Amino acid sequence: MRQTRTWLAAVAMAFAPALAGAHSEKEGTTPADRAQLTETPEMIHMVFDDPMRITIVRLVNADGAEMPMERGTGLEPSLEFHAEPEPLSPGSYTVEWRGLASDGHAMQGSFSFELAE
Ligand SMILES: [Cu+2]
Repeated sequence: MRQTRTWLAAVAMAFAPALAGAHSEKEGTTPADRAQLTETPEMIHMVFDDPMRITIVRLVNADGAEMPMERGTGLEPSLEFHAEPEPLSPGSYTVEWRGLASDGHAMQGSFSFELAE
């Protein structure tokens, strides 16, 4: 279940001259990008192919307001990140994250999901 890599392309362009090796990439998320859900996900989960230190992660609604989320993964580099959102109202949500790949490159990405009535 490979995700689209447009998020990486944007970062790659910003770092194009320095982009030589392979840095960690996002392998997948739960919920999957653009998932349609009927209830609040128990966990926000991201998997990387190489340890990633997630420095900032935000769950925002369609208005850009940040929703509370309890972080289950600390600041240590990890292949998996998870956080537990509080119950959400129906609507569109985006998870935005920033991190440091194991090669030291600054990375960022986002994915979205929709919660139906
Ligand atoms: Cu890199």
